[in-house]
Amino acid sequence: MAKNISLTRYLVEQQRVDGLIPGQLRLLLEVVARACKSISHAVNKGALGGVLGSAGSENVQGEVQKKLDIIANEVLIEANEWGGHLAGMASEEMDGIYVVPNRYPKGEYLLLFDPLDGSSNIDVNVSIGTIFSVLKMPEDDRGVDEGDFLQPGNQQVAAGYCVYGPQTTLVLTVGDGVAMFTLDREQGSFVLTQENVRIPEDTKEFAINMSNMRHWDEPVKRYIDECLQGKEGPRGKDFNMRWIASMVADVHRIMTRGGIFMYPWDKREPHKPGKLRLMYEANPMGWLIEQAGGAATNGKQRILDIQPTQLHERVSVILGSKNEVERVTSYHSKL
Ligand code: P6P
Repeated sequence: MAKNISLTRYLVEQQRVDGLIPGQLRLLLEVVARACKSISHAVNKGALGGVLGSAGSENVQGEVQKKLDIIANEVLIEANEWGGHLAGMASEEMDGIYVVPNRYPKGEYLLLFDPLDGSSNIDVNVSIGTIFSVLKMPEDDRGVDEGDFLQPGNQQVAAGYCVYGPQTTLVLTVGDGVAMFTLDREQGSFVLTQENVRIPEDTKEFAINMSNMRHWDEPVKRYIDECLQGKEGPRGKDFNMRWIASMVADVHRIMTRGGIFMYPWDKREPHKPGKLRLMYEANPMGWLIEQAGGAATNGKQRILDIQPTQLHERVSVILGSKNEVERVTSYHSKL
């Protein structure tokens, strides 16, 4: 790989080579990357920036909002609303959609994001991240409304996340594989550090919140039980477990060395299909995982084929190394 390819150069070359990145989409992705740089700066200040702790408010999910949740949301809105590449935005931290004000030009893209995922980890200095998904406005020319956002994940034109950890790393796909960019703080730019990311099809590492075991349905209990039996059990190998409780960090580990991540339906809230959100967590992460050779299902079907009915709808998530995800999905089909 040539040395020191910036995100801008990478996007320009991808635009020139395969036309997958029209100019407006390239501009959008560069603006999102700049917003992630600002969020990274605020996150890294921590207590010194007076940004830790709760904001004393709740989001549409009924979750206590951290100050940094709100800061990150505002950074993304303010960075993207004036550029002329977007028609609207949707965020985990906002009840309804954000329509670009008439004082700015409107574009053909829709940006959906979880501005700061894993925020319960902010105050304990554990990696968190921004997750984003890009859709195109439906062809007709009427104004943007919530229905325009309700497209299945297989309609995404770009997806990515930025993990704020020991390094700040932006991971991106536009449908031609996955590339990783590491923030060079001295230059203030994201530098290409890996492309054509591939996830091993097999793994010995699972990520799930084990404290929920008694609430899982049978196929998940069977899969995890077999992993816990190790060499002596039907899997014939020992497994390791990780759970960072920050989806971006857990997924980044899987993008880096394989593994399976599971946040399955459980009977604590039987009317909800899962905890994680479809539009701005499962869909972008699911596409990234598939683009890197992995798989992503809700236990029964491909996440990217789910037709959304609500902006903030939740979904059961099983994603990562292809053979493991297919095994869990096969256990569900035997129900
Ligand atoms: P639990 C963070 O709040 C999040 O939405 C994901 O990033 C993470 O994977 C999950 O919830 C953690 O949930 O129930 O283990 O705290």
